[in-house]
Amino acid sequence: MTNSEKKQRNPGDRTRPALGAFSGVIAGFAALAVAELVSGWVRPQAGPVVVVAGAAIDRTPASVKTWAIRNFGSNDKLVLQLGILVVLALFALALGVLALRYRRTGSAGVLLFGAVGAAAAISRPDRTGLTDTLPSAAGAVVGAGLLFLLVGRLRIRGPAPSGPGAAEGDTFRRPQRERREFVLAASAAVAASVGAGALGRALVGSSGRDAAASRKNLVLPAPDSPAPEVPAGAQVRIPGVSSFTTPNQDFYRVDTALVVPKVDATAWRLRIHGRGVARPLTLSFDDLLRRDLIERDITLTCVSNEVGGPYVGNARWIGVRLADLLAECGVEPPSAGGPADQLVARSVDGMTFGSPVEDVMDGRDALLAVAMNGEPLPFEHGFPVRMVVPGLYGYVSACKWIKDIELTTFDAYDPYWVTRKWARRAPVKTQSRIDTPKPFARPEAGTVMVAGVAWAQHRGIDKVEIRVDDGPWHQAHLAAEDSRDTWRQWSYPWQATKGAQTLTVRATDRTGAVQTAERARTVPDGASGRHSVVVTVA
Ligand SMILES: Nc1nc2c(c(=O)[nH]1)N[C@H]1C(S)=C(S)[C@@H](COP(=O)(O)O)O[C@H]1N2
Ligand SMILES: [Mo]
Repeated sequence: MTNSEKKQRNPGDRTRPALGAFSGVIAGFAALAVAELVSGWVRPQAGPVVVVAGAAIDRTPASVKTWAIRNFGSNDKLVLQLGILVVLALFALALGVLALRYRRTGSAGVLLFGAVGAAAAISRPDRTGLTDTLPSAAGAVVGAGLLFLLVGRLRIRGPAPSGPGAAEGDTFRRPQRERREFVLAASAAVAASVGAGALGRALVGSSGRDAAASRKNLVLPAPDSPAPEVPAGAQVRIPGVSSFTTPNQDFYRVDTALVVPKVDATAWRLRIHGRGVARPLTLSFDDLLRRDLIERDITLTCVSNEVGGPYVGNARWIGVRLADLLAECGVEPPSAGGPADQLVARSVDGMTFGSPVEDVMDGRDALLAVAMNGEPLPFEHGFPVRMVVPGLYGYVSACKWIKDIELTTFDAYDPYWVTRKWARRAPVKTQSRIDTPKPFARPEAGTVMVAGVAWAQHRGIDKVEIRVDDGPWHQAHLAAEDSRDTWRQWSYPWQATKGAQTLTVRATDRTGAVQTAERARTVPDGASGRHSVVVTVA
């Protein structure tokens, strides 16, 4: 065989690996598109990327979770899903190249990914049944078949006929025809995938329509016990200080929901049951609204908030006092001899929370909230109903999209984050934050207003102090207190002299406890230490 014959036989040898890799990517894309379509029909939470990301979050050690929240903030879930897509794309490329030589093995590889997706789907706490495996399974079958087919178009079927009698040109006409078929099949696959994906997206979008309508049609009753007006002096008028009431769109969001649950309020039910529940109850949303509604300002804090961090916000909530409902069911707190010391709340997405029954029933305004700052709860914040308990970190109390309350004991059950090394009991730690000046600011010498917020929910803030470098503590001016369940603003007019200096804040709560200087990480029960800011006075 001559050199020129070799070249003629495999005119596309150099492009074959690239086309194989390309086939892998097309097959992967088709698999995801089909999965998207099927998940639009099953439920959006069952999509392969969503379940794999969710399963990853479930298995993420607390330290990695904190790291992700710190570095990506509320984008942590987006970053995770993009990461999964990148990994999938790399494997798709590799499987495509592999399939050139081992066609069945390549396709089997695609099926293996489907199996991983299906396994992740059934491992999720919010799975609704085996149907959750369908998006991954269907996607993988289509992807595997497509890869098999596409790579088939790229195969060289033995040596081309040569020698006497072989028609001129026959040697490269066949590869050319195969290339044409490949291009046709690939284009058709891409087009079909785009269509399937778009249809899936549309289905997913429409799945929340009833929920959106139920939220839009909701007329909030006036609260039987309105919140007193926020005192005018609660808001320090200094640029850069957080607004006393956090607008809903600025309110921090922390949850594991990769797809925000869209619950139809008209179909929503809440079940209250368990140990010591003499009269178990199932409530509809209307049942809930017919009960006494109270309106309260309550500041919510996340246990993942670092010292000086942003995961704290204050809102005006309307809801039903949880203690009233529990009493209606015949529940007694442990101090009155009740057998249950833990209230476990469960959300529609399978998240679980454990709050001390004693705290919920001790007279504080623990709420089943239906409204946030004058409107129905936003979907991101738990529509139609969530829990809010003053003085407890969110992960042990603030169940969004709640659907079930079970009375049990701390000995008998560990909720989601407790099985992941976070503390069983987690009252909010006394904290304070400097909002202005910002770190590394360069204010002018003279009077510099230092201001911020301090919180010790349900205990209240009695004092805030500021110090410059290692100097003495100076008492800051406290803004008016709204309630002891809300944060409190403060300000301090600092006579700043030139140079680099460190400002440090500390708060004292109403029990007299001074915010500790001892630094602790967020795991297991919340960060401690004092917030400081370095500024250079010009
Ligand atoms: N269903 C559900 N509810 C949840 C969570 C969650 O992951 N799932 N996260 C909790 C945590 S850790 C906090 S701090 C608060 C935050 O409430 P927000 O997102 O409305 O600010 O919600 C809580 N409720
Ligand atoms: Mo949290």
